[in-house]
Amino acid sequence: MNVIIAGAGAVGMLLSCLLQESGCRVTLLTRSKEQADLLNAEGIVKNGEDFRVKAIPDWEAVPLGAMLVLTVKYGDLAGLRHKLAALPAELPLVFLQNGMLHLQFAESLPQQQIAVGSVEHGAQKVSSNEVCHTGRGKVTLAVLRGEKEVFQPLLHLPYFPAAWHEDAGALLFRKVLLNCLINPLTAVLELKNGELLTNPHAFTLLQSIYKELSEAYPEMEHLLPFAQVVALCRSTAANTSSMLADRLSGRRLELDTIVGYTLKRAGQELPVLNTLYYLLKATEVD
Ligand code: KPL
Repeated sequence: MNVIIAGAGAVGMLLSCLLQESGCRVTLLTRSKEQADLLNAEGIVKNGEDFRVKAIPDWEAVPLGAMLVLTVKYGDLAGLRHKLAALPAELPLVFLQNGMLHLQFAESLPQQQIAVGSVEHGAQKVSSNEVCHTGRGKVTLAVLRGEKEVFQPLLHLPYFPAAWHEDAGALLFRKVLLNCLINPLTAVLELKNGELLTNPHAFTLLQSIYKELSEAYPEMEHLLPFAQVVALCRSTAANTSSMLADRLSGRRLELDTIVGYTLKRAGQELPVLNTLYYLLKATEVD
């Protein structure tokens, strides 16, 4: 199967390796020619192992593939709208952004069959062609528009653990809640995911955020039991969350996509999460 991956950040590079290991031919669409040249010359190094992929910086040269998987951040999708709309309608798209806002973005592409997904791997970009798989997880997919069968091939690959979910909205909201619990706290305290469990004060804060979220969202305890949050912190213990990684690299944080969205949707006060939101917002004032 030919899979095209748009976005050569931590998740894009990790999924490229897992798909390639599973026998797929992967083409990686990069932001810059320099990164494409580096990837073509040296491949991707994942935890010290080399993976050969074809990388191109040019959307005009997108090969016909079985699937286009978008790992770019939500904030970068708008700039790709025209390129995506110009793709052949038979190329199915898989959106793997954090947050829920890309559900609306997908409506502007009425031709394509679309799935959305939640990624629960720990992945850390070490350099432009090196990624560290810091926590084994899975990708869960749900169809937004189209036939389930089209996306089915992604579910049966030996090194690409994947699962199916029937409700795209619930799947993405569960991930939003998970990101609200882990990302802002790790970003403010500069802790690895696993340290949210081992640092007793951080753990108290994690419990407080869970409590206020479950008061605002009664479906929370069913959608995301606290034990699953603990399990994810454990399985991605060595990971730097994407929000902390963004903060350490001076990139814009996905604050409004994840935390702002959740605070607004709650329709009631979430004092701990609200404080974390403003602490992080304050670091972004330029
Ligand atoms: O999605 C993540 C992120 O960092 O954004 C998790 C799964 C929490 C892993 O760190």
